Amino acid sequence: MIVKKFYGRTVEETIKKVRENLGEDATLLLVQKVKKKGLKGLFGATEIEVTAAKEISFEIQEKVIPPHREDVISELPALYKIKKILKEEEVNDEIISNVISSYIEAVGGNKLKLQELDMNIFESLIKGLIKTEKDQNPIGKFCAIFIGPPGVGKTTTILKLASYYALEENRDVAIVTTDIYRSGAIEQLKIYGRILNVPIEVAFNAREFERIIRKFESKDVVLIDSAGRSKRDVEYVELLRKFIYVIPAQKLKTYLVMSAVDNFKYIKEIYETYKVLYPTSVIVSKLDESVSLGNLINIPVYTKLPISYVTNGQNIPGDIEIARNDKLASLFVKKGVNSR
Ligand SMILES: Nc1nc2c(ncn2[C@@H]2O[C@H](COP(=O)(O)OP(=O)(O)OP(=O)(O)O)[C@@H](O)[C@H]2O)c(=O)[nH]1
Ligand SMILES: [Mg+2]
Repeated sequence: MIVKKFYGRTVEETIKKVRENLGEDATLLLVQKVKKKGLKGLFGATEIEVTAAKEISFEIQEKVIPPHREDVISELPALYKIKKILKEEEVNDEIISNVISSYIEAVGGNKLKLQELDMNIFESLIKGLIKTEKDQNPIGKFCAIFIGPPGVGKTTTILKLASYYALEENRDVAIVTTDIYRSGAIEQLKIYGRILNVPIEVAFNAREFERIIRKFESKDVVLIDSAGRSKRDVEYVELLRKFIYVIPAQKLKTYLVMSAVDNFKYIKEIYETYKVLYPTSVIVSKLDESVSLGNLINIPVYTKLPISYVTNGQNIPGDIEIARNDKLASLFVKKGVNSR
């Protein structure tokens, strides 16, 4: 039930406003003359106030009142709660509208569920939006390249995965870096390589890259690092494209690493820069640092790519998890509910 007040100069005019706004079947609860608000009221000016009510059913939502209208959402506690949680988690506005529409559709006009948020329905809608990869841990031999903007955690993630594959799964691992811009980064990588007993090679150009990939052909897992460059550095993206070209597509995974901390506008720009390399999935990093979890939804919805892994700390090894949408949806909903 929505209850609203309308104001006008005459009773007729005010009732017309009620009909226009709530429809012909709205019930008039009270018609009275009241003091006008503001200065005019102080000087004795009056106006007509009509209080009207309207039953909300699913059909009404669809036909008369679009679900995204602010006043409707604020009258229906479940929708209001959904909007508040998603806003606080910085989910993109368009996605919020879709979740609200889907919720209305899912509850099929059940009034109780429009009053009290049904957490199971809400969580299953969130789960449907957080697409995750089915086969994150391929059994056969494969190469994986990690691309993305500076500082998101590409190198750290490679080292976490290298230690996982080498130490936990006993697989034969090698690392190739194409981060040709910083010798410091190469040195750091070599130190880890020695600790993990994993060979590390540096490729400065496409020909060398091809030679190294051939050399590592017998390896179970070849992890390829790249430098995070400014999103305008199309030349480097082009260079990476030439590197990737030498690896058969069926053997290659291209992980686009994006941080949970970054704002959605930046995330979109990053995707637009890197999509020419045809990423196969995304890794959402720095979940531990992010005050909101909206990117767990924003990223897969915008890029249409599944999430393979989430990372949640600086520790190598450790602090990385295979992304599972049920687990992430539950994390998202719990955080959203608790932070209110
Ligand atoms: N809190 C937190 N920090 C992380 C995570 N992953 C990486 N970092 C930190 O983020 C910083 C940058 O990580 P790198 O792995 O060097 O990032 P990168 O993408 O390789 O950076 P460039 O090589 O400059 O492009 C380091 O201080 C990492 O320890 C994470 O999941 N959580
Ligand atoms: Mg790096």
